[in-house]
Amino acid sequence: MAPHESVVDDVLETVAAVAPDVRGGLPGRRLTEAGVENPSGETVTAADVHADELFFEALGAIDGVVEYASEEREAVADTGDGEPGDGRVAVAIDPLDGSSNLASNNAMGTIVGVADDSLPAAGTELVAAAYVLYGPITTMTVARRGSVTTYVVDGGEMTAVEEDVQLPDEPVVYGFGGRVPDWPDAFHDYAREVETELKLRYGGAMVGDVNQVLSYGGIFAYPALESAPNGKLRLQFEGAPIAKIIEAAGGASSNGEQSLLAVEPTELHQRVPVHVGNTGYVDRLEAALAD
Ligand code: P6P
Repeated sequence: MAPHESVVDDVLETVAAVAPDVRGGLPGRRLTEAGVENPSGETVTAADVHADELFFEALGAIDGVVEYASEEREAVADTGDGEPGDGRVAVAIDPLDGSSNLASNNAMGTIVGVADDSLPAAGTELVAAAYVLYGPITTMTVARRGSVTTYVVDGGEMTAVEEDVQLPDEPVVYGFGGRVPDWPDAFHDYAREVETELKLRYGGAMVGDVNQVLSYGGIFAYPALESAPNGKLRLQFEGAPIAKIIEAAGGASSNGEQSLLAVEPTELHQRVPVHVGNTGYVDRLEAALAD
């Protein structure tokens, strides 16, 4: 067993153990803003801050977790001795993905990447990735050792309900972020084709939308925009861990040119265009953008 496996077990079990407290803290923080912006310049809710504090305290206390970085914090926090590697890991987390959905009571999630390299780390350095979906049921989907397992999280305990999860061969749904007038022409034309083939499923929280793609097959994208050439989503906290999961489930990911796992990190909060789903749709996306 690779030296980091027992630490990865501890990280995943801890995320599951914290999830009920994150979910339990949502009602009391439904409409409360924290009065600050995160390093990406987005309004932070009290629920974001609460989730980040819970995960930082719990994950930072794990022996073997030596770096913690989150979408809500400017810099990487050292949480243990030594550098990532040789059994020590770094954790990159979006503590409450889609927190703007709290006001409308729609799905939200937590996204976690576990790397055996210092942050910001390339997706190829991820030894595990996971997302928690706070839906009607709290579930956790995990990619490690090349395969994907879905768990139900009940009382903070993980129970595997689906092993070796694979994207369905017949795609059904699509979800594209950003405003249509802000899409570059090449993506706009691609989207016009896709919408004649698939059903629209877009809920405004990446975890919920990606879980629809993983469940039914299809494609999710938050593309490059005219107003934001690197799109909206963060490589470390959203793009790379989600790409790890979708690729381990037999799908593909792309920043428009290459796998998100191959994108070289330049800074902790860098944004990246995100496209994930069935390989055929990702290939067509890259061809459309290359024309
Ligand atoms: P928009 C949530 O704020 C998030 O980071 C992702 O979870 C989601 O896919 C996207 O932004 C939604 O963005 O522009 O549709 O509100």
